[in-house]
Amino acid sequence: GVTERTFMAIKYDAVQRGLISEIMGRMEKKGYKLVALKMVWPTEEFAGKHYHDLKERPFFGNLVKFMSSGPAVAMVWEGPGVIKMARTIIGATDPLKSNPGTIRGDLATSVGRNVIHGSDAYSTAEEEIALWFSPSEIHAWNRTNEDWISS
Ligand code: YYY
Ligand code: MG
Repeated sequence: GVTERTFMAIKYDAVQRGLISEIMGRMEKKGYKLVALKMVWPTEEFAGKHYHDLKERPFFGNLVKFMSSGPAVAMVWEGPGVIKMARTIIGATDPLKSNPGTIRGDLATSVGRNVIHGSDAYSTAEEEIALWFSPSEIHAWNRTNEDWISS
């Protein structure tokens, strides 16, 4: 069967800052499997769909403007506990409250430029994967070193 999957997006601030490999490397080294990857320049409408839960928040306008100001790196990661663990690896929403060792804790200082998105639950992971990727863009592949990551 298919193990758990989550959606992550490296935001345009991190693309500009040259942090793509740094961020992807943390998930890859943990042992998670990249099963979908593409660069996407979202429209404001698309960014609004992605963040539809936050429509009533005061920062919504700036958020969708920022998200549609340049390309993001959209990814689907797969593996045991990946939804919750990706959130742990990402750190708290406000980088000034994220622990050192987390992506935001190590690489960001501003909530409006917090470098990375990750789905916050099983239901949002399903929804966001379906919004950003078509099924044919998601690849089921076996890694030869799987026995060295889980037993
Ligand atoms: O899931 P996460 O990204 O950690 O936070 P959310 O509460 O879902 O907010 C999404 C996004 O909105 C956040 O990454 C930055 C932005 N934002 C903001 O600009 N100002 C806030 N006070 C809260 C969130
Ligand atoms: Mg969120």
